[in-house]
Amino acid sequence: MNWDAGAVDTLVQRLALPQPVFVTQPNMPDLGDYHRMLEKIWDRKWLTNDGQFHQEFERRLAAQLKVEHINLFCNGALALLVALQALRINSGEVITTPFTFPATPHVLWWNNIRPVFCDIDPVTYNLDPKGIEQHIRPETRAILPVHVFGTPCDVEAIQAIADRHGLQVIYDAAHAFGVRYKGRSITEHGDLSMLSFHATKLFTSIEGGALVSRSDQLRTRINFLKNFGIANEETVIAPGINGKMNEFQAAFGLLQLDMVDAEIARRAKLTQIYRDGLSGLPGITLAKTPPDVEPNYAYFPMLVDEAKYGASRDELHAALKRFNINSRKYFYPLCSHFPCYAALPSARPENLPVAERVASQVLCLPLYGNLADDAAATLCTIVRELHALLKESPHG
Ligand code: T4K
Repeated sequence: MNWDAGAVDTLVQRLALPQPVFVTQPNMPDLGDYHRMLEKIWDRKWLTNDGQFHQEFERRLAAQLKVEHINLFCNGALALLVALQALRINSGEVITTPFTFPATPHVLWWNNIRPVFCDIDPVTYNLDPKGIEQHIRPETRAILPVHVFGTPCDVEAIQAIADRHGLQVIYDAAHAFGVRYKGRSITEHGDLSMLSFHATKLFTSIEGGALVSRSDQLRTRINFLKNFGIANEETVIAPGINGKMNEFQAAFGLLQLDMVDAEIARRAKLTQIYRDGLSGLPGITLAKTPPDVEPNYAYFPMLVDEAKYGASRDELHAALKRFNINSRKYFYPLCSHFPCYAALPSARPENLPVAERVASQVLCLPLYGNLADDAAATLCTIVRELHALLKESPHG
């Protein structure tokens, strides 16, 4: 790469956004509405432990997602931690993806389970079913795929493998709020699915999360596990933990339920602006929505191929900062590179060629409802003009 410094300076003067934009921003509810809910919390003096807002949120969330069994949690990571305990997966190995947020393998570690990293699909960036079976051994207990960026995994192929080998499937659906596949919530696949409602998610309860399960029995067990295993004042039936969502989070989440459809619609429009502005640009690969999927537009990942675009992902990421654009390299480095996992045989880079390449090329562009259309369009112009500058550079 060889950008002409003067030419880039001129471009910055012409196109830099007036204010910094970040990879995401929460969609804030009306402050007056939240205040009215806070007044109710003050009146009731009931702050947590299955409060009224918690109960209402759980009920309305299940109805909105059209799922039957749901448990709220204080955050997604703890929900996933409890999911494994709920299914009694607390030893052996679990097959998962290295192309994810650290929470995914970390919850395995916290449950005394060895993560086994499997390569990803080059189109969806999700666990590649074709690679799973070679990792199955007598110690294998489950498969933990991630619907990364909200794109559904190949749920049918994964379930077929799980059924063949008697394995359980837990989906990390942290990014997949509201995603539907063949008309059903994507969270209805596998034995359990975890949703995250962190502030960086398109649907948020500040911090928060949920587990979607298949049976009332499992839902009841999860309820015990997230509250220390307490059945009543004198009875503790399981070694549970504190995973409860509080009333402040639940109130925020209730307000978000009424806003999320508009947020998804805004993100769909911005996604289209990005697609129109970036498609066909040499070296830039845009993610595709697989068939039969109603997406949620949670993220806008693209791959930057240095040989064709002219600059590397890292160079583009750094250059965009000069224009006040804070993109993110989700998910670089791969989890298999973390010191706690790097010595595992499955973590060897030669075993994960697709994940290695995707992690080295991926860049997530800012995507959130409050991002102005003009800002998204300008971002596309910047990425195009930076490429043109590279082509024109006498040293390029
Ligand atoms: N599994 C997967 C696949 C996940 O992606 C995650 C979380 C989990 C499991 C665990 O779920 P939780 O336990 O978190 O519910 C963020 C989030 O902290 C994390 O929740 C999320 N995934 C991950 C993809 O993104 P960071 O370290 O990138 O966040 P941070 O603080 O750099 O924020 C990114 C940008 O968002 C900021 O530059 C500005 C904006 N922002 C952030 C916050 C926190 C705001 O505008 N307001 C805010 O309050 O991890």
